[in-house]
Amino acid sequence: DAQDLPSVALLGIPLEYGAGARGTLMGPAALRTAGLPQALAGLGYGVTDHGDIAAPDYALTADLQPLAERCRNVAEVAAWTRVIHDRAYEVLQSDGLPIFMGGDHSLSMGSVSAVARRCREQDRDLVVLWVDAHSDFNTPETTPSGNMHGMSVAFLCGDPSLAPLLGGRSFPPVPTSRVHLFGIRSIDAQEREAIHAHGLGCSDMRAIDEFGVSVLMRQFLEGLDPERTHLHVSLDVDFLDPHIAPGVGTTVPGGATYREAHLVMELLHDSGLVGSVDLVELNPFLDERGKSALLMADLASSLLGRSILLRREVGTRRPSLKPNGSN
Ligand code: Z70
Ligand code: MN
Ligand code: MN
Ligand code: MN
Repeated sequence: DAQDLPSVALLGIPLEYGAGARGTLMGPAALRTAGLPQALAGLGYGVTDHGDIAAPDYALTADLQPLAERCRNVAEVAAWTRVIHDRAYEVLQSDGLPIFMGGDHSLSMGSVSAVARRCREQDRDLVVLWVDAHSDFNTPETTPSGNMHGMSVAFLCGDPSLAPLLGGRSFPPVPTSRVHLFGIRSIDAQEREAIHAHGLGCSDMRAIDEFGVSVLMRQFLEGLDPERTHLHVSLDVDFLDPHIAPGVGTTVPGGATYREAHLVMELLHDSGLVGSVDLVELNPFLDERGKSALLMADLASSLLGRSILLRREVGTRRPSLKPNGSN
């Protein structure tokens, strides 16, 4: 029943300082142009678009100075992280499932830290599903690129060297046992060691090829307590194969197919556990006729339950089993 559906809160985060390539600041506009708000409204959700966060002023303050050598644009990213956290926290207090529309993946340092803070207040267990070609578990020590979108998971798990980014705001770090990486196929050497040392869950592409997305997704979901879990899904465009989603700065071959990606979203929807979502790394400057933007909007629709509606429609039109023409 459409009236029982919750509302959705959209928040645009036009951020590109964390990425190696420019252009992700156009992501929120492209997701809107691709029809994301209308698609969700079409599913029966009440949609509130909170607009885009305005670019904050920034300065390389003393607390950030130690990071400046190893982290590109650290003053800009820190200023954004703080304003994203504050705005996301406000949006989390209103009704509705928030969708954070990026923007590069460093935005999750702000969005997910706010979700973690809200979960602590509501006595919920935050679990983070990181759907990405990359594990984004580098630290200022290990980063080969200096790009801060490769450090978001480390920040969210409480890496002390990245703590100054939030400028004194506090959030409960996400326990590494409650982070699951999905679709991973590009990890730096020291990052790999850190993932093993910290015990993050990981369904990499090797496992996906061998067992399939549904087995791995079901195993992951079965491990969650349905009474307590708030599942945050952080979806990076580069999870998808570059042929179907070229609009991203860091394409990695061998990504998820159209059907795998939709199935992942549908299984997540059916779990009933998804409480918040990041859609990140869409780079419209690199896209082809909007196809990546359209696909991301489409996947968000599957994540919020479109297939249920389709299934109902199909169900009412299911052909009878009698031979052709006899009904
Ligand atoms: C690499 C780094 C990354 C996203 C690229 C890549 C990180 N591990 N993350 N694209 N979303 O530079 O740290
Ligand atoms: Mn990422
Ligand atoms: Mn990535
Ligand atoms: Mn569904």
